[in-house]
Amino acid sequence: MTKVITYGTFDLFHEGHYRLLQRAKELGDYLIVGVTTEKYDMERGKLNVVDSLMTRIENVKKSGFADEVIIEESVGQKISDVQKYHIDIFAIGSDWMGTFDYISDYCQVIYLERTKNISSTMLREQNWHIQKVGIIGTGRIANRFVPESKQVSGIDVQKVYNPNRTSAEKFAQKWEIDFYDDIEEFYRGIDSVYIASPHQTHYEYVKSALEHGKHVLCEKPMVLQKEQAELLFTYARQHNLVLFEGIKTAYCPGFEKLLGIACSGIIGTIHYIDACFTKLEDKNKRELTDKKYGGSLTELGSYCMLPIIKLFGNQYEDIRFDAVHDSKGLDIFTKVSFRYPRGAATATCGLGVKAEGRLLIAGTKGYIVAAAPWWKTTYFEVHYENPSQIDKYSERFFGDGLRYEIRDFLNVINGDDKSVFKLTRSESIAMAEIIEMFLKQEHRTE
Ligand code: C2G
Repeated sequence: MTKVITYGTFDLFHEGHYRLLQRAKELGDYLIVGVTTEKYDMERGKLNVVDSLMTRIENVKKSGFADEVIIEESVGQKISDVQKYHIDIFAIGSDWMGTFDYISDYCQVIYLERTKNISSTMLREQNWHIQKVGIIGTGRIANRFVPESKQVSGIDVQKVYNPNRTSAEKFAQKWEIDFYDDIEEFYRGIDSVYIASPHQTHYEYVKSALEHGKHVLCEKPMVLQKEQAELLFTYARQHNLVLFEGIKTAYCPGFEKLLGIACSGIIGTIHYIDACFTKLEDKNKRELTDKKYGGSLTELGSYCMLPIIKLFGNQYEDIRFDAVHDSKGLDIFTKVSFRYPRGAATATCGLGVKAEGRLLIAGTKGYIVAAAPWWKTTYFEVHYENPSQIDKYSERFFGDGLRYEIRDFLNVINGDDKSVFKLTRSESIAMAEIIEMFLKQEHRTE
């Protein structure tokens, strides 16, 4: 008798799950299905699992393919299960290609082709809709988005668009999705769009996606002008569409905790914020070759402005930019100094100069400090006048962290409005305005 085992969360049971189980069963005579517990999913960073463990087990059973259902509750369990149940074949979807090769020391490992373009047909009775997402852009961040999206239940990336057909095709092959170089065809059948194209193309893409009735999650900086941000948010609001600027820090749990503590009064009244992010970038990359839209502020400024705008607001009395330029005239290091009625703040970013990346929030009773990479907040400290008194806080941050903004985007689409406070429209608009002022000062606008 050939024994097969497979694992999964099987949340919002759909035809991708059904087909996987069907083919796994066909590989042998006896199929064991391991269903993940809530605790294990939390530990491995899977977000927004909707169905309870009991419901997920029931759905696997209802498929009729499982001869036995077990629960998966810890990381090292697969190898011990394979031995315990005398398994001949370990089967899993091709989105895990390579990940479980280590099990081949114990049994055969087979990756089954993932099912493309799942819909909500099997979910109708549950009244749940899977968000079908298309991606515009095929660069580094778009490549991070796809695996991150698989860690959020209820979303399926189905399409990619790039006017350059070859790039679109390459990306689509890698991630087993469909590609388009015709934008109208791309929009057909999807519910929302993730935009990760070069900065200067964001405005037109967001506008067109909204006009096609799609919810939009756009990479930072969403736009480079205040008026553009206002127009887009107004249009989205009037048409009941969700528009999110994807500054991942704003949505990550550690940063949320840090803001909560800053606002709690523990460090007294906040009078100074200093946020610095530098990343030495390859001189041949777009960030350091695009004379009009490249440079440190457009690239990293959103992260550094975020804690300032969140804690001090957008009513600064004065703002000053000090930029250091390379031979092409592009800012490789920029300091933005804010003056507020209640205090001062600096946002410093560098692509060609290295400095200590740090977030410091200083108040009348103490200060909060988070070392780089504070923009993926996992750890921070609160210090007081008494140097021996230090409160330490930590929080997990999974993968590339995009899953948090994806989760919040999805929650808002599904009617849970509380996530909109993580980055409000007026905060996004304020940041677009600051970038616009900087580009004007640099004589980079028409
Ligand atoms: N799957 C698929 N097609 C889809 C979606 C999922 O073939 N469109 C497959 C996955 O590759 C996996 C199974 O269905 O083999 C279950 O998917 P999930 O419920 O998303 O579980 P997953 O997070 O992949 O967990 O220990 C758990 C395992 O590592 C897999």
